[in-house]
Amino acid sequence: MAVTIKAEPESIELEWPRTALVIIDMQRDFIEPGGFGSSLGNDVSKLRRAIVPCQGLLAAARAQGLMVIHTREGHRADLSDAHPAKVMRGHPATRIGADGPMGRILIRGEPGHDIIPELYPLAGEVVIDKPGKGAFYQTDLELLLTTHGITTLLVCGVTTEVCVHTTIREGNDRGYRCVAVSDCCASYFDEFHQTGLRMITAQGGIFGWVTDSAAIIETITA
Ligand code: C5J
Repeated sequence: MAVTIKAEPESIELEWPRTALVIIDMQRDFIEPGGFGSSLGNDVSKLRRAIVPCQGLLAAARAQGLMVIHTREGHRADLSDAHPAKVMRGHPATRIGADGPMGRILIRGEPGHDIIPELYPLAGEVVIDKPGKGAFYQTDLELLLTTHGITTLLVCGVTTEVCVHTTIREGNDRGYRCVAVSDCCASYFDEFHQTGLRMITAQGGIFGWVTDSAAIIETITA
């Protein structure tokens, strides 16, 4: 059965069995002090505003039986899956692979690479380890979506203008209807969050839709 979600630039009709919740990079390295985000000089507390809305949406999605996908940005310990162009920027002490208070920055298996406890995946939920900003690049995400018959992605996480945006753009180009959930996304820069969302809905929804968690939850519980 199709349901209609209020969204910008216009409402979107979707079917829950063909819809996945994608939570991008809610990792300690981006959200907690001492990780990659703070090593770059960002105020990581700005990302915390997405946690409670994400928890509410995640609970509703689990109750509705939606496919839930978590992603983590990070690399192998030997950095053989990291382009030098990505690694070799900024001060050596703050680069990917450098030692930090939560282990080596953005390295798989290190404490900082893990998802924050508030949004920890349940057994059986998909966790995509991605070496890039987008969740489709060099991962099996597209294959999993195809085998599950997914056509619509509800996209949350951090940061709005980097990994959330890149994933929505990648998904849009692959034929998925991508809906950013505004209060479940966050950025270190308020203006980038706002502008990032406006870029999605401008020009008649040039590469997606934007809604909020309340609009989705009210439809799930209706
Ligand atoms: C960044 C991300 N900002 N998850 N990653 O480097 O947005």
